[in-house]
Amino acid sequence: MKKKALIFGVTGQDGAYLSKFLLKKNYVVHGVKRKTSLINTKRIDDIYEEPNKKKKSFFLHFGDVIDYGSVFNLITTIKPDEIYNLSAQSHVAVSFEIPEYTANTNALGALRILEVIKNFNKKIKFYQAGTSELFGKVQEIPQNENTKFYPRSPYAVSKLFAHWITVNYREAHDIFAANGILFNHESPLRGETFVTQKIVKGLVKIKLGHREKLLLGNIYSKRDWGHAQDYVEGMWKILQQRKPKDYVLATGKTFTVKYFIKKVSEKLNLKLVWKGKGLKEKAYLNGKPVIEINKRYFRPSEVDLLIGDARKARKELNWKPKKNLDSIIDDMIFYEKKNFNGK
Ligand code: NAP
Ligand code: G4F
Repeated sequence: MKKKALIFGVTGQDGAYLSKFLLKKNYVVHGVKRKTSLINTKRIDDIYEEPNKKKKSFFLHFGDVIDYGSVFNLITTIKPDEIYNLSAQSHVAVSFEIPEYTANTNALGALRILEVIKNFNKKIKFYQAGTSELFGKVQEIPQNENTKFYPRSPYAVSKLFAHWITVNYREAHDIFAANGILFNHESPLRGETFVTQKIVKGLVKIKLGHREKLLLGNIYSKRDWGHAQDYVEGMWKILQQRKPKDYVLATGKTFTVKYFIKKVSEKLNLKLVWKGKGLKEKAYLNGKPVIEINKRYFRPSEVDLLIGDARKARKELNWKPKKNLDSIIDDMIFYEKKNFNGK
């Protein structure tokens, strides 16, 4: 019998890569999509299967983690072997504007799924999409599974609840529930408002003469950026262990946002010249400002530095990232140029 996986958040960056990964592993994959006014399945259209197809392996269902009824119905009718909870209001800056919605989705969403597992079938394995944002104002460099958490946003605080409720259901109810504490991971499928994708899309458009300016916030924060394709493999490996445990997935390298801009502009052969400081700092191309700093993209409290120590995952999961920052950027630029439609 093929294994059955249920993915909450299937329409997101990681949901798309994980679906493809699991299909290759011969799973039957069920994904949960939200009802939205515009179609939100762009990232998974390439694996869509006709409803009448015999031996279908990929199914989509409407649902929402803020709706307990839908969570209950999905889990009890699909009867999955593994559940991956990737659903989230995943934008840190946005979480300052809609904190309650963020908490409802990210914190209580995880709890709702765990409650159904507890009451319906404790044998279902559960993966919770945890985050390096938990480390926030970092208490140690680099950060590992034992580093103290210090969340710095409503997003991170909501994920802190999800982290501990996952641990609690594992300990209290003997459920195979595990957290991946994942550092930033990017790809051509990254959401357009996250900084790496914003930079790649913005600079490609500037290069092609379809845009004049890119507005950014804090370009001095440092992130440990990996590739989403590598990280979904780690999620799966976490659920294949004998015992449920929490793991950091990271590259162990950190770079500033400004360095990311430098790499992208070099690859596009854009000769940027930086001048000014603080909010007046600008990058010029042929004497014209093309990147400016704008207050609206700063956060009320920032996470200045993230760098992960993934030695536990390396040792116990035999996991390590295959793609470095250069290949992540190459991948993103290639896809952006190929799919650029003049808008
Ligand atoms: P993403 O692209 O923003 O995808 C989030 C997914 O959650 C989307 O499918 C979204 O649906 C869905 N969703 C949002 N609210 C929902 C709700 N109320 N009910 C059901 N589904 C809902 O995020 P990602 O980058 O793939 O990240 C996946 C998970 O890993 C998230 O939980 C994120 O917080 C966490 N994480 C990400 C990173 C990273 O660097 N990417 C690092 C650490 C942790 P729509 O498509 O309809 O919006
Ligand atoms: O790309 P970002 O929005 O990612 P952030 O905040 O690190 O969060 C992402 O990674 C987390 C893992 O650590 C996930 F849990 C989370 O769901 C998400 O996927 O911002 C990265 C950095 C920040 O310091 C931000 O202040 O870039 C800085 N930044 C500068 N200008 C900007 C911008 N970020 C965005 N989104 N937009 C800007 O214009």
